Amino acid sequence: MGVLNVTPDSFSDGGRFDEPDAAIAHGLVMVAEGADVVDVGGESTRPGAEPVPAAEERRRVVPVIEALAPHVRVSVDTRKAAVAEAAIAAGATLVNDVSASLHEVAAAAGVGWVAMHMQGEPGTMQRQPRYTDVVAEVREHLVARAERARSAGVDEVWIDPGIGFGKTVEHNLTLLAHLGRLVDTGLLVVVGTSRKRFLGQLLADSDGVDDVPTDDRLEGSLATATWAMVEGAAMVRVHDVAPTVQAARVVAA
Ligand code: HH2
Repeated sequence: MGVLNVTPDSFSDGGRFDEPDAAIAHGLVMVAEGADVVDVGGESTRPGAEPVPAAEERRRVVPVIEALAPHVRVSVDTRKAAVAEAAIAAGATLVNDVSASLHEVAAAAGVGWVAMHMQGEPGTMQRQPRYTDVVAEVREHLVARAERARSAGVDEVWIDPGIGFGKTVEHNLTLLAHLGRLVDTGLLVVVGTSRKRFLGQLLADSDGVDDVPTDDRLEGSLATATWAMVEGAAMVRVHDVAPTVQAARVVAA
């Protein structure tokens, strides 16, 4: 799944694809590089991000989805029912839902749905994330959401541990180490680690600096995507499609 943020403020590609033409061109590059799905988002959910009104989010994503849908499966990365509905009308067939609450929209439209785990809200989620048993709590939350979606009539349900969404470095690593506990639910698992802050923090620790810039997190992104695929994730959500497709081919072989 290639990431396409049609936003001015996403943490790694913000402002690069906020004009429709640039976004569509980048989406087509990711298709040529081997992406099976392009995930179009019009609202950043990075820690501290400001919410975007539905009309503005729709304006950002709809033309891009219309242009890409004839070429590739398109998912819409949104927390809003109105935006998901408009995206589906434009050709999206997967709702990537970081709020894990839009199952009814997916059921009504007969499209797939990704339930991602998040503790809190993007504005405050990284202040003090706390769990007693992060793996058990994330698993329980996602299985409950998936069951609710299944009963509502969603056939294709994905679960995602939500790396970086209300989680410390330690929480992220624990979830990745125990990804098998999500895979053994029998649900499809998708994982997004691409360029995330915990990679910068992990690599920085060994170099004596605070953080590694987003553009220097490719190796960490590939390491974690490869790990996730080996552990049984059926999809990885990434910014760097070409190298990840190569890693995926080697893992599959
Ligand atoms: N991560 C981000 C956004 N959407 N969706 C799923 N299912 N899983 C994820 O891990 C995930 C996601 C955050 O990354 P990005 O889209 O690059 O940044 P931003 O939220 O700043 O637009």
